[in-house]
Amino acid sequence: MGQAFARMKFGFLALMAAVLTVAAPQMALAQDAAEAVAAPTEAAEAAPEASDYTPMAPTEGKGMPTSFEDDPLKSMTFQDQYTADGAYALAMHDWLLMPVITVISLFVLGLLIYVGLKFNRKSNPVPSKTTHNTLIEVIWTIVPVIILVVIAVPSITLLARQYETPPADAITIKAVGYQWYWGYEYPDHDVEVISNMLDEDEAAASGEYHQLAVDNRMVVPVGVPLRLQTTAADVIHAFAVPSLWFKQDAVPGRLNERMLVIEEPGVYYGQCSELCGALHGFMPIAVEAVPMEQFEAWVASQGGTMPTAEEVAEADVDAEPADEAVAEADAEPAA
Ligand SMILES: [Cu+2]
Repeated sequence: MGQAFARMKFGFLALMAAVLTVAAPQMALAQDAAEAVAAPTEAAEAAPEASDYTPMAPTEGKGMPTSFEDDPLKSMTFQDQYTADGAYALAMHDWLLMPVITVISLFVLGLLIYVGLKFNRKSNPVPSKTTHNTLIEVIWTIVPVIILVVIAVPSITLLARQYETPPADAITIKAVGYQWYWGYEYPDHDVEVISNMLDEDEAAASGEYHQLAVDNRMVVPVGVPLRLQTTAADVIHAFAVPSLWFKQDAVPGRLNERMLVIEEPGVYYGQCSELCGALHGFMPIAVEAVPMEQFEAWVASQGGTMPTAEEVAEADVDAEPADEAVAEADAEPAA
């Protein structure tokens, strides 16, 4: 969609250029008017500036938990998902796991009730001496095996998807857990932000929920692969955003990494999910996914710079030997 829009914009600019060329003789007469038309064209081509960025207002119910009072059913299940892995996992939960669990539970409950009524001491004074029934033993072995295989296929697929390595040109963001706040480092952009929870009044003033709202969000571009790394400076924390299907431990001295692609713009809230000390419940996470131009403006507003095309290309070249090294290491027989 973004590409289509960019093409449309390019087409419009080309048309403008053609009109201006044809109209060149009249330009002297209409110079003031032409300048007025040309000015916004130049502005559109210039790199986004810091002033182009404004923090996004969250959408009620999106990227945040639902209270029982608002919607009892929704408050008890997963949040709506905004990543492909999340949608896959949620569909697996809704259409496979929950039905299987429900049917098995009801079946076992039915059996228990049946046995309790039919084979109790009063209604069945002479117990049967049956010890084997080959047919039923084959059935109760084969059926659970089939159920487990049916669950295993999408389950292992999901696991593999979650381990997918980000591409070389993915944007790197390092989330660092501190007692008790988060720091977000953008090594490709020379940006670092410290993110503290807003107090109750500040959250209300910004139209957000207390214990979810933060002063500086983790701003990221939407629709592109992010290489999200987590680590910690003091104790173990965990970076978790339920609506993005993302939870990863932040461990001192370790760098965990997972790919994240957010599918639509929005503000997505999460919380530290590893008991990390007294203020564990007061270090929320707010991820703001914005279109690339907005992200560039945000980087400018933080005093950072976008990596040049050469730097991106270099990252691609750098990545290749590393991949080969991994492939070689994999190929070596285990000692
Ligand atoms: Cu923590």
